[in-house]
Amino acid sequence: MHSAIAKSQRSRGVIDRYREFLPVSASTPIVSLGEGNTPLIYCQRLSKRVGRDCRVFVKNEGVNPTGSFKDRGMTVAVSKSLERGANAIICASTGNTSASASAYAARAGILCIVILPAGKIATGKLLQAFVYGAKIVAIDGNFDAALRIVRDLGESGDFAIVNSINPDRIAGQKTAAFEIVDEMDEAPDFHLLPVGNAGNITAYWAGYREYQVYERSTKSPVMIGFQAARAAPIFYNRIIEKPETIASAIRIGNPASWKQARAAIAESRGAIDVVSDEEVVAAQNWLAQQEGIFVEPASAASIAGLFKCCESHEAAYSFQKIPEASRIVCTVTGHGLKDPDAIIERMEELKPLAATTNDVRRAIG
Ligand code: AN7
Repeated sequence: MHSAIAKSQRSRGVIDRYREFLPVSASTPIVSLGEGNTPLIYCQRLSKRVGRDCRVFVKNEGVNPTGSFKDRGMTVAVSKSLERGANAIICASTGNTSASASAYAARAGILCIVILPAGKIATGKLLQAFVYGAKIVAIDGNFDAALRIVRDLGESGDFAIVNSINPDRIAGQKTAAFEIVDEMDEAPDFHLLPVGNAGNITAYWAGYREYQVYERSTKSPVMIGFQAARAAPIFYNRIIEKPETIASAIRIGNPASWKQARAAIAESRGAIDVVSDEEVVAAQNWLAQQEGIFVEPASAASIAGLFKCCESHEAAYSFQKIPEASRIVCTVTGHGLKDPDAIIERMEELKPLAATTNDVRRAIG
């Protein structure tokens, strides 16, 4: 009986679990793939890097149905679009939004149109949009240009926009903060996450604040966001015309939720900072090899950021004097298998040996 209950819990999505906090009613048709309820993993080696008896937890959003946090927002956005009678959704994307939108549209039985910067989408994400049956349009321009086109097309009324300018997306994504508080029985002291279009930092902050208002927690965390060094409009406080980074998911020069991100940082007394591509790649490898968690480059920005807070004099927020035994959560936003190309380049070719135990033993060394 117990295991049957546990099983039914696992297959429930975020609308089912947090319905009272979401803009849905009894007549909303729920489109879900069992998103959310992702692991909050205590990381011993990461905690050790921070020191001071601090405890670091990684919220692994890569294990969502399409491999990223976007699914939390997409279940709400697509359900609401369906309720309003839409028969097509549209989004601009650096990859994960399009993968998620395509899957939920397929599940809903409606058309999904995705506008992508040509040649800048990680292989796994493009493959997802294709296999879920989206209409894919590549443009000679970056994400910011794609989002401009989506805004124009959305105004025609023919398509429901499912980018995070749609408030239903933010509403769904705030459930990640709820899960963290529910599991820890309190909000963490610090929350670190990557920032691209700045929807997720906006959503987490809304979720933490809401739970505090409902007295599920007594505090809200300090929010610290990390942008890629050459794609850091919020950090530099100006639009970046030609953003560049290996973390293609956050290759964004003019974030839609810029103001909301600034508010979250100010209200939480947090910070926005930058991490270099080298730091991102090093953190991605470190997390895989030291903690067994394989994330895509953009997601590793929160880990690279944590290292910077602990170890760099240039950090926008220093962890050198934070209270002992602080609890820190880093969100890792997407699965590592989505973006294999740079890693494949580093792998050595495997030359097959003779199929004998002795040959294999010698190779192991
Ligand atoms: C893995 O898919 O913007 O700051 O179009 O895929 O809420 O934008 C993806 C963003 C972080 C940044 N990590 O989140 C898109 C898109 C991963 C991401 C972000 C994204 P926001």
